[in-house]
Amino acid sequence: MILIKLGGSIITNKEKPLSPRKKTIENISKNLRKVDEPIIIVHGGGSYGHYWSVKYNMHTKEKKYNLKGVAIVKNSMIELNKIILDSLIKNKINPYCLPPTDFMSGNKTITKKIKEIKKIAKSGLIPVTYGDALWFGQNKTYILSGDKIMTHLAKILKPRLCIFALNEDGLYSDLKSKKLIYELQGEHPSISENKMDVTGGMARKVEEASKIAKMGMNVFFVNGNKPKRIMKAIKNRTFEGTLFRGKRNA
Ligand code: IP8
Repeated sequence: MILIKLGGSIITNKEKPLSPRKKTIENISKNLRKVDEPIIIVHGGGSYGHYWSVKYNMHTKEKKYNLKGVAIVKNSMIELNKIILDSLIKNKINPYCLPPTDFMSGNKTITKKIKEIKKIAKSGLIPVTYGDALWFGQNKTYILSGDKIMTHLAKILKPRLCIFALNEDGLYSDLKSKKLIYELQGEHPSISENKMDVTGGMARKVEEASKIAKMGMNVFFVNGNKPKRIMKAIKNRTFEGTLFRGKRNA
């Protein structure tokens, strides 16, 4: 089984509010059609949910955020999710939409529900979930990122490979020259120790990827604009991007 996260910066134009990158989504869908093992898709918020969460000053920390903000973030994620689902259906993939409220209670995962996702994926349906604004309790809410969902799902489902499709070739050791890191084995590259491209969204991805690799699974950062690279990683196990080698595979 494969877990794939479509980052907000690859499925939307982050520079422009509410702008999906429909061609890119289409290209990814077309390629995913050719995968012949169970897949689960997670997507980010980009110029939809992420845009609104910034506007309303909402973060991953549980707090009493602006209620209109919560409503708008959730609504915008449904809108982006619909664009993804439409593209998958158009490309003869049968997505099974799963808002994260289906398998999260507060900030805890519902193990039984997550195990069910595996059964759904094995049936040939493709579960699709996404980062969202979630109810925490005591009138507090929080933003659950798609990256964190990847860790939650990986921990319970132990996929063969976790893929993060980005708008970059992978993780760079030097941002200026865009020198790519091909492989990491167990290290957790930190922002302060070296000048890596780990600011903003990338920092969280690296954090979650390192957690997943520590649990023993391979994690691959790949350029989503080049879906053939995604396919090569899945089919030939050749990695044109950054591979976080899981402990059991090291
Ligand atoms: O783009 C967060 O998901 P991410 C989505 O994976 C929202 O960080 C609602 C901000």
